Amino acid sequence: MKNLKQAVSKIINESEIFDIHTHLFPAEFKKYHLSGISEVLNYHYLIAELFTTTNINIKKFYKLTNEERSNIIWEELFRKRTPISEACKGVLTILSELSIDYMSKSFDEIQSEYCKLNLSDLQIFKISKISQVVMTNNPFDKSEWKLFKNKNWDTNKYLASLRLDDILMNLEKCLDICKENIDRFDDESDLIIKYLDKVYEESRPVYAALSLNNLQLKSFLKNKFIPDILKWLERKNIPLSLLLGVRRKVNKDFLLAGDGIDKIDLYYLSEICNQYPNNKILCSCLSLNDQHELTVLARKHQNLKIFGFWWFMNQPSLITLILNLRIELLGLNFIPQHSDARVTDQLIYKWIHFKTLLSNVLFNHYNNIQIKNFKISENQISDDVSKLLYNNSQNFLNLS
Ligand code: FIX
Ligand code: ZN
Repeated sequence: MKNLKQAVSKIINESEIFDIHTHLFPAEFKKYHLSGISEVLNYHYLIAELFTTTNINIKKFYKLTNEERSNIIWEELFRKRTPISEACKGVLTILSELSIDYMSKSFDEIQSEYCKLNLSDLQIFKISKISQVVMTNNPFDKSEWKLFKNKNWDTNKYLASLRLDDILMNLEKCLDICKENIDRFDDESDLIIKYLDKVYEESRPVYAALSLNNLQLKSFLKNKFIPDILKWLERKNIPLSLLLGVRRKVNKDFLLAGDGIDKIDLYYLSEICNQYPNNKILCSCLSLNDQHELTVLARKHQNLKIFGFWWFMNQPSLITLILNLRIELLGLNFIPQHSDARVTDQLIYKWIHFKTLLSNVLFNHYNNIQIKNFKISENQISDDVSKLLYNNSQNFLNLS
């Protein structure tokens, strides 16, 4: 093919996306839905940069309104300094995609121009070619769970997932919530499963998820609730998504911006896959150190599927390196990206940045097989890209 580079890039830009892990909520769920430039600037990635770049008083900063915080972030990271980090570039991508000429304007002017666009969540989905996103839903957070009491939002676009971290981190609270909802049960494990049945019916989740540090990963198979939860997931035919290698509260004062990386031993992931061959496991690891071993494990276990570049891994230099490694070891048998977006507008930058990298990486691989006389067609490239951005997720989640 002559214009291979343009063809790959065009196909990627036109392809529909299934976003397998986000923290988004539908616009109808007002208390939790985040959008707009002020929220974009209040992203904890930018807040961590602000704290470590300036001497700002952290406690005082967190007492300010979002509006005041976003003003400070704009001033400190975008005006006084060159916005060259990945998180800063993300903001620039959003503004330039929306044709907001931020260089010549004050922050108030930028904000009012942004507001005037009056972008809805579904418009942003359209701009970014996102057909569905998976939310992160905590069944042990009563206020957040109200989302499922009144389903006046598009349940086809926003799919649910059950976030079960609280069972490992705050068991007593979880058991209390289960007891408020379930009258008759045999033991604590039965209580949790009955509650999971209830929240399953309410939300129809496409998977359940846990984020784990090394200690939690090591003791996972010894946890008394895990066998029943895994059996339950098998019955429901939904995967368990493991987000591995986070060390929460490295700096407590930073709040959400204070989590970091833990050193983990992926031997335990392999053991989970071996001991529960009928459970499907999705996995993303936070540290670069684990990516090679994780990719090799995905060649060894039929029930394991790698997904995304999680958080600190979501840097262009690392993505290019590891995307190549994944293709070299797995072909196209993985889910290359998720956005982790917390603010709807972030979908714009997260996916543009990734698609640019994917386009370059795929072009090199196609070019390489073309040199070996393999005739690649546009249809075949389209199929491959659909697998990566849509079908691999759909198939693994049993949605197609
Ligand atoms: O645990 C998670 O799902 C993490 O992605 C988040 O909680 C984290 O704060 C984040 O936003 C990373 O992108
Ligand atoms: Zn997340």
